[in-house]
Amino acid sequence: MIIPKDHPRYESLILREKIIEGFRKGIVVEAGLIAHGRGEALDYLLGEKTHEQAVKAIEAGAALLLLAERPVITVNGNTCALSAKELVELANACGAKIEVNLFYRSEERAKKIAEVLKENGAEEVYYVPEAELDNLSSERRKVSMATIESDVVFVALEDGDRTKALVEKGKKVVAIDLNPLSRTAREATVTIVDNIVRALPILIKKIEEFKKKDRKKLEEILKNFNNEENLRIMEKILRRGIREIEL
Ligand code: PTJ
Repeated sequence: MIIPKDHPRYESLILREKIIEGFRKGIVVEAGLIAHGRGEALDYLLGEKTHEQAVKAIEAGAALLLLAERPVITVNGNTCALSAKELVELANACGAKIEVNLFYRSEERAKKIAEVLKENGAEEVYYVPEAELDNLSSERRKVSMATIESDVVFVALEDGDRTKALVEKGKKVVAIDLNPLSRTAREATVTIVDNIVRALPILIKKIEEFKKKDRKKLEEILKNFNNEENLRIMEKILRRGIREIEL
């Protein structure tokens, strides 16, 4: 499908094509197409831009990932289709391991996703389950030792339960989710309410910038960030988006 560059919704249509291509390659599941549509609708209401509040969350997330001793970046079908290169760059920037973690798990798809990440520069990708989170019943309970041993986990476009399970296990979670009302958003330590394709390049840039700061300064950035308050403001922005459409 050729999308004309002057189409008013060019960027959004390109993302749709990426998800469809991911689906055809067996990386994205059918439910992933629906999840993407939900994200599109929320992004539309948020004005398809990175809000100041999201930048604050990105900064807190960058600080948390840099302060981590054993960070892990987890990848699913949708995030791989949309942002494989940036996910690898993120892992390299903060010295994190990369794990494939799927809701609709199949070993074949996990392997395919790992291959795409490797094509995008990842040296090692943990995609074979080595352990289980005993406080989670979905397929996402199947994790590698990287997650078991981690202190900070990055998640994006997730279904909610795993973030809660990880936090219960004493991990800190950095999440990207366009829905400020979702369970993932509410359970995470730092929630970035933004589209993953816009948020990741900024997160990588901030990590590179923050590497020059000492631990104390990073701890201060984190201390001054209030996730609940941030989500409240993002919810207000979302409501304003709905009101503006009504006018
Ligand atoms: O590949 P799998 O098997 O792990 O499955 C992945 C999906 C996405 C199907 C699975 O995790 C799922 O069903 O997710 P949910 O419950 O639909 O949640 C996805 C969340 O991500 C929703 O809150 C969406 O609004 C949000 N979202 C969708 N697209 C984007 C997004 N957030 C940020 N950027 C996006 N591009």
